[in-house]
Amino acid sequence: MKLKAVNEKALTNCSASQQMLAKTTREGVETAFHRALKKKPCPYGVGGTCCRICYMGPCRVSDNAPGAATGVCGATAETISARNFGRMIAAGAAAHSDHAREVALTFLAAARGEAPGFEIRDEEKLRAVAAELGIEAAGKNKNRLAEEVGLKLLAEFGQQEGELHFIRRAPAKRQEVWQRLGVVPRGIDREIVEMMHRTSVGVDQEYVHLMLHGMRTSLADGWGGSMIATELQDILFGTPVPIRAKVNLGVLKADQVNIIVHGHEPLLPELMVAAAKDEELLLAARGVGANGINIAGICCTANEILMRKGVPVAGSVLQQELAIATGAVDAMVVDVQCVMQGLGTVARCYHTELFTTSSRAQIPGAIHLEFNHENGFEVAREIIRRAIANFPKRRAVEIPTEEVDLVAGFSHETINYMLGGRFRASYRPLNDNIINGRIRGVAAVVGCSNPRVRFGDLHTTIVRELIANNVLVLVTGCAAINCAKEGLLIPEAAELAGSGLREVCEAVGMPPVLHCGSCVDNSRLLVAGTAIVKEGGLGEDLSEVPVCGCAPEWMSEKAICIGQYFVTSGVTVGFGVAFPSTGSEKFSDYLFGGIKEHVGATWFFEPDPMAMARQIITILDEKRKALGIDV
Ligand code: SF4
Ligand code: MSK
Repeated sequence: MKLKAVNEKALTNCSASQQMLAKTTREGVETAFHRALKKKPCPYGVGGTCCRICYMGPCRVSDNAPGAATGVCGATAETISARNFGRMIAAGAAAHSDHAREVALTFLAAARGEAPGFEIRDEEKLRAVAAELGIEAAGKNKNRLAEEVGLKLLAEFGQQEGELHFIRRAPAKRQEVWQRLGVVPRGIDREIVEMMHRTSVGVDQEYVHLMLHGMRTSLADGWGGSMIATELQDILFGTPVPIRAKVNLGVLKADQVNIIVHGHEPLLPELMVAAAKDEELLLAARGVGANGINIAGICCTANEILMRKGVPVAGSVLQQELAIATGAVDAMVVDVQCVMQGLGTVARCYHTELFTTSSRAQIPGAIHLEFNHENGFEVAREIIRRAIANFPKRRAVEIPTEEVDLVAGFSHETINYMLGGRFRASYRPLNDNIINGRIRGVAAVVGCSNPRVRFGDLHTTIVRELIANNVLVLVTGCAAINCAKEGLLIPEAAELAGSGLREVCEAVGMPPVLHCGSCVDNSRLLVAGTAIVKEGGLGEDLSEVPVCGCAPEWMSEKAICIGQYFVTSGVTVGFGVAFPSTGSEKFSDYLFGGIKEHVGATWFFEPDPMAMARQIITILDEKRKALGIDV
């Protein structure tokens, strides 16, 4: 197909992606960047006021358009945008929690010896979580204990009454806020189902009431599904510790069989990393003239196996099609979430074989090889065998040279040890540095990338500005990958930090930007924030600590759910791109202001990255002032 020329430099700050964009344009291979330029978003949809939940409509409603104030049923803009927002939260919670369910089932199978290749790796964390859940550990071996932990956490998905267990991890004052509002989640699936029910035609039509359930659903994700996924993955695969690796498309190797793992669940990729070391497969690779088997990641699957295995990262979400355009990807293996349907078309333009592997997701044109915990090794080996057979079919290969160092693996436990030492693990040194002003506060910069903004540039602009102003930055998801590509995730990046933060980073030997994991690992940030509160000196609740979050390049419903669980937990969150409430003044006023009366935090919308950074700094300074530590 003949494509119009694009200005690559305007589309991204990533030179490797610019190179591949120029190549795809030249070769007539359409990517998300080209499609985004062709499609303008619907203004009603952007503002959240397009309703299609019944067929008296669909209705496009606007506070400002004459004759469009309500839908056919009489629904107002604030009701429609709150319903849509609630459904985004539910979809995000469902995605993270279904991921967690799959992990829990594999965890259980591993404990029972029914999942070849999987075993309980972090017994220390297993015993800590078991104690927290009130499970007696004495006299039980790790598999028996893991079975009980797995069953107890799996039961939280279908639980109808009571409270999710990890809610008790939150600061006491925060739990009181949730009790007062009646938003403590009872069961993970229950809250998601109830949100879908409440937002169906003719049910809950009061926007604040809808949002209170939105809060409960978001907590069922942050302190429920996502937290369960993180904890069980740590026990199953090992809790991350700092690890050096490489990032960007330059990690693909011209002389090796390249296999990209992409999506979110680390289960099959863990087995693929192990299988890629198999002598028989390495011999087969040599037989077709390859010098090895190179596994690289994209998106959150990349973050998961990067943090635990040091597997190189080929790129973030918007590089999935660009990676294939190198002509050097012999197989791409996907599971769930953030996988573009366009991959099927792009793969057909090169020699790449695309494999779908989850029972929940197929793509036209892909080869479906379904993974389950019993057949994992066979599927992993079969895909590698097919990738090897595909290697000789390569045509022209063009791999960008960009390959940047990064350090990942900053789990909550690691930060604890790093700051306080193995035997005095503690967040107290961090609190002390916030109190004495060396560190101004902590900001989480997380989430996706979006071709509607300059890919990668917003993340890195904000992060550079924050660290220059002594803000310690925690990153996850695609934001982490984009920052890594700019060299911000190595200890040497401390040179870019303000003098106070730089001093702390140099003393501890840590980067000023800490890679804390994948999207479900945003739950680690809740735990880290709570640890700061519990160390003392910075207030009694997450809403009092100088912390703030943002997702400047977001695109996924999961990002809305994550943002909402931070706001519900007392942390103010800023989003860029566009915001799905702006079609309703009332609902926007609530999210950007009124909600503070309920939870002590708000959303804010700021598309300009420098203005976003300044707003975060202002929020941190206000918190410092309120604590009386404005030094
Ligand atoms: Fe229109 Fe009301 Fe139906 Fe929504 S629920 S599509 S606003 S009639
Ligand atoms: S992968 S959810 S694009 S961060 Fe988690 Fe990246 Fe956003 Fe997907």
